[in-house]
Amino acid sequence: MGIVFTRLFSSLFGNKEARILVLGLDNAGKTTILYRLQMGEVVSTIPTIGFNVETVQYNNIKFQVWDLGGQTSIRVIHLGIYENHVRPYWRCYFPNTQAIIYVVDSSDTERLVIAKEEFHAILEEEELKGAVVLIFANKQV
Ligand SMILES: Nc1nc2c(ncn2[C@@H]2O[C@H](COP(=O)(O)OP(=O)(O)OP(=O)(O)O)[C@@H](O)[C@H]2O)c(=O)[nH]1
Ligand SMILES: [Mg+2]
Repeated sequence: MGIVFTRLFSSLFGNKEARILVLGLDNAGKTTILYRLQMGEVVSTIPTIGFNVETVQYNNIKFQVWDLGGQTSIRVIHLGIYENHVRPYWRCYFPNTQAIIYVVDSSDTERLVIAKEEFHAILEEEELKGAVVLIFANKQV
């Protein structure tokens, strides 16, 4: 799978360095994908508080992959200021992003609607207007 991603992005970006954000609801499988890209193996994960960042090298190309935790602050939801369904702190990471991998937990059918709404809200973000998007329908196995 790592080879598929790196080939896809290298064909898009040539020799440039690229900054990629991995987004998706909590528990979607973002961190698992990041470490599969980085190390080629599945590692056990815990929910990400904040972010993980790894550099993935393919030939001469460096991909900086930012994996942002998908949990929302309970307090934020409680106060009803969970604006536009974009995880509150993600927006800080939007500038200078060339690509987004949007990870969906295909087995979490109850939250597919929320995943869809958040994805649409992300597409509305001004700072992501030029970014390439890959939707990854995860957890099919
Ligand atoms: N069955 C199955 N489980 C998966 C797959 N990918 C990840 N998981 C499991 O899903 C759970 C959550 O995975 P994470 O990678 O931690 O999810 P995350 O999107 O980083 O979650 P947050 O950091 O909370 O936003 C873990 O128990 C993983 O082992 C998959 O392809 N199939
Ligand atoms: Mg995570």
